[in-house]
Amino acid sequence: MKITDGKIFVGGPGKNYVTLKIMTDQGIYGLGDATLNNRETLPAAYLQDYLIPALIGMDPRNSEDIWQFLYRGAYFRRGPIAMAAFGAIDMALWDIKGKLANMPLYQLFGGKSRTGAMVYAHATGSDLADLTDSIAHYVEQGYKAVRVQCGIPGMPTAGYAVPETKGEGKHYITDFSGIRPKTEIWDTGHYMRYMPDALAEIRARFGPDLHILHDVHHRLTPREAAEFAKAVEPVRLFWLEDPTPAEDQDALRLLRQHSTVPIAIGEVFNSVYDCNTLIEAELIDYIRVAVTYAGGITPVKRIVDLAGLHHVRTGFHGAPSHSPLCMAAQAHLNAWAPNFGIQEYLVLGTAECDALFPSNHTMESGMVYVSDAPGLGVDFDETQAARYSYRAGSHPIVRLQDGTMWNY
Ligand code: CS2
Ligand code: MG
Repeated sequence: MKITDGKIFVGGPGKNYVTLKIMTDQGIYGLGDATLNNRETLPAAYLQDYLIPALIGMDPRNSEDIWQFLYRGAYFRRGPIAMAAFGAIDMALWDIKGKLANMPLYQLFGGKSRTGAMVYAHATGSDLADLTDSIAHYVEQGYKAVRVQCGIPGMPTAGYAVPETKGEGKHYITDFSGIRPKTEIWDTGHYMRYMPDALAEIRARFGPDLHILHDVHHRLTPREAAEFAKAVEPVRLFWLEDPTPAEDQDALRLLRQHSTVPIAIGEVFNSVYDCNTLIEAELIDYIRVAVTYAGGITPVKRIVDLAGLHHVRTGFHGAPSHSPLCMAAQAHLNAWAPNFGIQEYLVLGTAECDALFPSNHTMESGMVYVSDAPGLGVDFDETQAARYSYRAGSHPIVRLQDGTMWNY
């Protein structure tokens, strides 16, 4: 069996999805996702200029050797652009393998460990009252877990952790007005004084059973994060996400000495070397890598197994920037992983997105049920794809009130 070609499509409804289709001499094709949010053309060019030409003629069934070829062959290792490109190839090769075996991917991993996978929704509000409405909306839909973010009184403009406008996922829609980013203003003092009480009010309003998650989006120093984690302990959060800049693997040691709040980190990671200390020293409780950004199913499965040895559970990144292909790869891992925790879930559900990526994966009452179709179980409609093309867009940036650059 041989790879005969690869095609890349960039575009989608409200997002620049980067979709790879790998063709073979036996008519079977595989699909993968290389969407690196806000830098989408770069993994697309890496695939087009370097990787697809090298893949032609290779046996697509040798996904392990091909992954090693991509990783070791690049010489300059890791980094989100390369790993997203490798991730798309690896997903597509697993998709081909599943289609050849006529099995859904979770069967190739070891079968199902659960019937459905719990997901969390994003509730946001310009203030606490708005946020409460947003949480109630998801609870009514049957969600058992909700991430909560709200505007902070006295904060000049809202940052990521405190979205400016309410509405489902509104904050995430890429700003397509150009490549120059909008600026948001962050004030740690206001956040630290307001948010613990706000979280306590949410717990009191929604009772003991709702799983409440909160994302700090890398905004605090290690000392501030330790203080914040201690303050929110009575709320019994499901997790506190990215309390400190994630690349500092030692930053959480101080927090761990002062608080038992569960910690989730990893959405910006692209290899096991970004999280091995965090996992082995048991400084986190949930690992948040995404299959696309972390180089595909092959390396992410290894991260999941390493995490399992250290009581760390999965909580894969699933922002709207992840295409349904990445979400499907994660759905299969979630069905199998003995140490599954929760899944962030935002991408599916719009009619346009479902038309572009048809699948039988379903979601009901805050649970995802993986389809039994072979491979990833997601197709790609090229007629629909012709409606979309790349549009330049941007992510906001964050500054302190005096103009100092801060972490988005
Ligand atoms: C966020 C991300 O989902 C999350 O937890 O932190 O959506 C993040 O802001 C984006 O993926 C950045 O592209
Ligand atoms: Mg996050």
